[in-house]
Amino acid sequence: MNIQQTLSIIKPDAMKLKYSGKIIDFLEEKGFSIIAQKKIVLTKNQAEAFYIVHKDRPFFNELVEFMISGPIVVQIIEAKNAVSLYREIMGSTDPDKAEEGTIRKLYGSNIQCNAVHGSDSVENATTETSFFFNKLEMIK
Ligand code: IDP
Ligand code: MG
Repeated sequence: MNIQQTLSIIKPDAMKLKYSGKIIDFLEEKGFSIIAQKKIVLTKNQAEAFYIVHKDRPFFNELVEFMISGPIVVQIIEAKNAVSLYREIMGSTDPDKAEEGTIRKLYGSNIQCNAVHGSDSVENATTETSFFFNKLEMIK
């Protein structure tokens, strides 16, 4: 059993459309446990720091503006092979290309407003979970 934790973010588009409950339900249905969870609004500095790996991509400024445009829910979620399992059930970045039944297909609007974020590697999951949460906020 390779139990892992990964970071999930319910993005501003899905929050505005009131999909947060459906997304959390979906995660629990797929076997994830919620280890930590909070609703926040990112500052510009925080959003830039979180997405620093994308700083040279053409969509960087747009992405930062989008991510600070409203509340988000950040979560640490845990399951067997959580990182790859979450990437699988999230679906492709572009909801139009995402497989049927994935979160982005069900709840995403377009390539930017695609409902959720999930860490893309075990290493990044560690960095990203500790970006938002300290040990006291993590409850098994
Ligand atoms: P991922 O979220 O599937 O890992 P990344 O390539 O890491 O995709 O991009 C991070 C986020 O940046 C995406 O989830 C999406 O919100 C946004 N994004 C990615 N590509 C584009 C684009 O071509 N135009 C606008 N926004 C984009
Ligand atoms: Mg990514």
